[in-house]
Amino acid sequence: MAGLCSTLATAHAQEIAPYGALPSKAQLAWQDMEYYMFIHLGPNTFTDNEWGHGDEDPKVFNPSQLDARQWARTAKLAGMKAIIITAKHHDGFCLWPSKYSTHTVRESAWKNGKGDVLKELSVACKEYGLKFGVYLSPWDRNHPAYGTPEYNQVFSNTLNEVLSSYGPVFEQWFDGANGEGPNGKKPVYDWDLFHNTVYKNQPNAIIFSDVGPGCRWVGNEDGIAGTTNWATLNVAGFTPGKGAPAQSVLNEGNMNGEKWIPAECDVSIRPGWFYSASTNYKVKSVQHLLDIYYGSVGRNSNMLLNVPVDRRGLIYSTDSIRLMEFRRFREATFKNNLALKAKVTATVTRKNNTKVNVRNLIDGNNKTYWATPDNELKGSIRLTFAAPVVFNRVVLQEYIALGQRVKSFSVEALIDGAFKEIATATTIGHKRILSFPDVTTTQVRINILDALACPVISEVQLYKAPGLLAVPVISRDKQGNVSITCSSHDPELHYTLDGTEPKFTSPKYTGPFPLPDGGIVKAKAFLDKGKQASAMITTIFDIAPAKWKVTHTDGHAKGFDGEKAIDGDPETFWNSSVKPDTAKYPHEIQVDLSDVLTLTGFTYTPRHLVTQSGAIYKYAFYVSADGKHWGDPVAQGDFANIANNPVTQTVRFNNPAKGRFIRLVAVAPANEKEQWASVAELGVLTK
Ligand code: FUL
Ligand code: CA
Repeated sequence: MAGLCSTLATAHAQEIAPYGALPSKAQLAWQDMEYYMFIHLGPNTFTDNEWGHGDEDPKVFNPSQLDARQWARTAKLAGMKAIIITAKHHDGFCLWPSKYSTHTVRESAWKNGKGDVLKELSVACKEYGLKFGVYLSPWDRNHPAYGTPEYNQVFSNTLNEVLSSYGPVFEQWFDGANGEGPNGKKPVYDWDLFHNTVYKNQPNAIIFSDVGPGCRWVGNEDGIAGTTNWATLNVAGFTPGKGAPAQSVLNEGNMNGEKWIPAECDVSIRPGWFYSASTNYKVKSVQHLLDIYYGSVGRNSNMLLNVPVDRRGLIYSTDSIRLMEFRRFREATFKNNLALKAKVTATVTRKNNTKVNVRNLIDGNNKTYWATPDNELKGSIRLTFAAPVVFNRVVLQEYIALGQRVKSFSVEALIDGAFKEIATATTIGHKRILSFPDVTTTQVRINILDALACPVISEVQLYKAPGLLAVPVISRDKQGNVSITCSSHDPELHYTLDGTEPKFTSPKYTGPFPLPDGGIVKAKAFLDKGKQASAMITTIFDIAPAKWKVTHTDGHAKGFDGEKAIDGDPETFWNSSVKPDTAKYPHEIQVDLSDVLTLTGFTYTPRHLVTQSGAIYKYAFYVSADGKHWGDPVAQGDFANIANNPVTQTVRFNNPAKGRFIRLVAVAPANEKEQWASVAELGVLTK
């Protein structure tokens, strides 16, 4: 009887039935974290590599001033909620003295082998109220058992050791990369075993991989989720790594996907994942970090920002200063929620449910909500102001404990007596932030236009973000003429060529200027006679390809001839022939530099695409006096991580090489399915 009564009572109260795949408690807490730090540290920090080979002398690891409290303090002050560290990267080096490896901090020079980075960091995180997470790569280029069936158990033991020794771990980050073992074969990872080991030790840990189960890779390393982004994903038949869903699917999720596996955007504050002094001037600008924030947190995803620790074992000053500037700008943007001043009404509100109330939309709590009745998949929320407000950001949140529902919505404002559409978008999920130019109004309408089930919305917020002067963009054409542009309205651009920071009194940019032999260009945008300045951009050029000519390529696809690789434009590219008969690696391109030069290295810019890019993985580079006799390569190796992070690659030769002709041989592709090579830009280093 009691059971029947309560069923009736529930029906009467119009409880909202959950819809589709749902988040676990741990996933709900995880989505509220939004922003946290990644730290890459290991032998690569000392060898200037992105992917170590595993044969590095462990003695190179010696971060003599390592201070995990500095990292934690920086993360805390940056407004981050946690730190995830590369406990073991592909080179196999363990940042703790593992029993299951002989390639660890114990064998290093650091603290005479007595140190333990995981211990220091887990203690520091606790002190600063941050959660602690670990990255462990199954791919291990050092462990002798890698590639044999025994390795799965070794990796499980390793995991077990980490997850049982350092207190709570909020996230276990599994890299999908799966390289060949010494026998040339790629092992089959035992994911069930690995997952069981994680959950046995850390039942609440969020497991990251391409396919979760806790959260998923977003499909790129730029930090940008799809404009449509479902927290649900179809995973049947998929595995992490090569067997993962297409990157576009990871980027957007699947509507009505079978499992709740929200996206996490991992991205580095520098071009690479590991610290390198050569990228000190390439730390991302506040503007770039904001774009990433809006592209990740603003699109139903978490933002995992990598801040690599330097050779001293400290976060470098440029990076930490930038993090604080970024925090200040976010705070200035999201300080004053204008919606709090509004009278809120809705065209339709679910009845007989005490939890549903339109006022919940502006109570700053994403656990309370407003909803429509079951049969209403549309509904409009209206904010009315006593006096005009100016805003340029809308933040919406769904009450995702009951599932992700909204498929499309629009924002309108009353302008000159009529409602005008100012933005439209698709999904919301945990959080959606829309940006647009300033709007001045007394009434705003948020129209939910379509949903999978009755919409359940927890927050509506409006903000006015302060203006930010865009960072200029510096480019140089084939002839060697430098252009400086800026997307902000009418700023004055000033630049220097002597390595100093541009001031308002530095030379003013009035049009392209020649720099064929290269140099350092630094620029800033100014407004208000110099009172307002943008962040500084630095671009370093070597010799321009003005006089260069392509003398040979292994064919080219239509419209993608070799000259495109030396036209100074990274948007155009040479693409080797894709005809089946010639489309087998290796592929090559040869260039006549017109002058005999002493070369110290070369640069290779791939197409900025994660799939279909034709990125080269293994390469050999030759220099010749006559373009006929090439001798041995002056450099050969691999462009580590180029598939997922297609940034410009810089290779320095061991010894300078003199010659007039260069030849890049693409020995193996980054993606085995792409039997063609492509080069967006090829450059030489002479300095
Ligand atoms: C990738 C790795 O190969 C990179 O080196 C880096 O660790 C990044 C976060 O994940 O798959
Ligand atoms: Ca080009």
